Amino acid sequence: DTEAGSERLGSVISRIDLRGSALDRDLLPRAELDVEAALEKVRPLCDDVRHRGTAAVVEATERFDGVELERLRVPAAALSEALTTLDPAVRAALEESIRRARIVHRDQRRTDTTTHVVPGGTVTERWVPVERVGLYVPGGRAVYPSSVVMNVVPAQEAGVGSLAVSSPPQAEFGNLPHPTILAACALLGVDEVYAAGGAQAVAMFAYGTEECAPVQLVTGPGNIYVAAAKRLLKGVIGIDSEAGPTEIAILADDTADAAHVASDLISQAEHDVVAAAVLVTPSEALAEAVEAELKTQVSATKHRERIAEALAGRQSGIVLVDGLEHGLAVVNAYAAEHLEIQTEDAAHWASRVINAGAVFVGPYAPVSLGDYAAGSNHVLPTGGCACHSSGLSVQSFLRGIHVVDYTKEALADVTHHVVTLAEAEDLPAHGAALKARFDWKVPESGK
Ligand code: HSO
Ligand code: ZN
Repeated sequence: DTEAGSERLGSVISRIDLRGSALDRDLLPRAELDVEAALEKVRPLCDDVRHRGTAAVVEATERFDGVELERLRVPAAALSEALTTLDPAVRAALEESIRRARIVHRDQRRTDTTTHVVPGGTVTERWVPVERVGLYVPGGRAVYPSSVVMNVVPAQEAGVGSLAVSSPPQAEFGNLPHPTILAACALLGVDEVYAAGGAQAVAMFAYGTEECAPVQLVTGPGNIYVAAAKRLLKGVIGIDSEAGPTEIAILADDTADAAHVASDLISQAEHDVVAAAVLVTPSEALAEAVEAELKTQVSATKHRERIAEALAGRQSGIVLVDGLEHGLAVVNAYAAEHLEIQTEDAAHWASRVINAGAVFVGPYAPVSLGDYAAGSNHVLPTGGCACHSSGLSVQSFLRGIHVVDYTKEALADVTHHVVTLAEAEDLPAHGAALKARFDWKVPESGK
């Protein structure tokens, strides 16, 4: 983003002054991701997998991952080997992350509800898990065993019976997916793992191959080709929301610690040069202090180049607002994937947030906690989708089936209304289906 960058010579992050102006969503920083352009590229690949199965996935793996494989299923021995060689500290941390996520997601389980609509007439909503799910796990720079936890745990707690994971093979790991990914699968009790990445992995899940039975739902983040394949195959399979670049917004006042605000912005900018880090504050003093902190902290951190680019990008910025009320309106309009509230009476402001993937309340709930070990899920809606969608949860893996159960008397009682509505819609056969069950004439009350 050199053009915008050069306008802000010397500054680490741009400032957007919304003070005194009406709320305009277009003024808020946001990245654009062109999934449409990738659609045409992945279409032939998906068709090929549909028709030729494993052979097509194997060829695509050679082409895109530079790895030659005969079969894609990761042998059980490789999974247990990955677990035995896993660093014990990483194992302990993953186990704690799994434990916390499990108790939170277990509480999300739904119980069936039965409504007695009329005497003899009930509707039950029965919650049924999706039978078989495919989880995509990226390779390359974004190797996140924590994301394996965040996808697998809700599926398991929902009661999904069959769960397969796919992740691209890498030559440096003996033509297998990253060993930490394999170890996380082993820890979670997932034994069906495939060495496939990109659009071909999504197509393998959707259509099934000789090795991999088709799934009904694919979840998990991925690059633009994975997102395109999910969009293309939606309908054949269900998908979670398309995960775009990560975002953090922080609503803060002058009670916030500028150093902590800066380190939280940096933490999510660390993911990607297109990651978004947005501070919304009525305090010019805080804005200045955070800018100064960013300057020193960024240069001291490992991925400084990537972070500096993310902070300088047009998707990031410090937004000045008239007060916290205005700030709340701004963060609600922005609908961030992650929203931190670092203000006086943070719980109050948090309770008034209506659009966010997840809200982090007060000075001791940084987004990084949620990324790994709060118990909450870190697969969250990005790109403003938080105004209509939720993060991954047990609910994502369930379907609510309405079960209708009426007695003869209860049906008889409502028949005249059904007949009337059917006729109003010029669908008399609908009404006839009920009338046929009774020796039916229009009752006095139904006229
Ligand atoms: N912040 C990312 C998740 C993640 N962070 C994985 C670290 N590892 C998107 O919510
Ligand atoms: Zn993160």
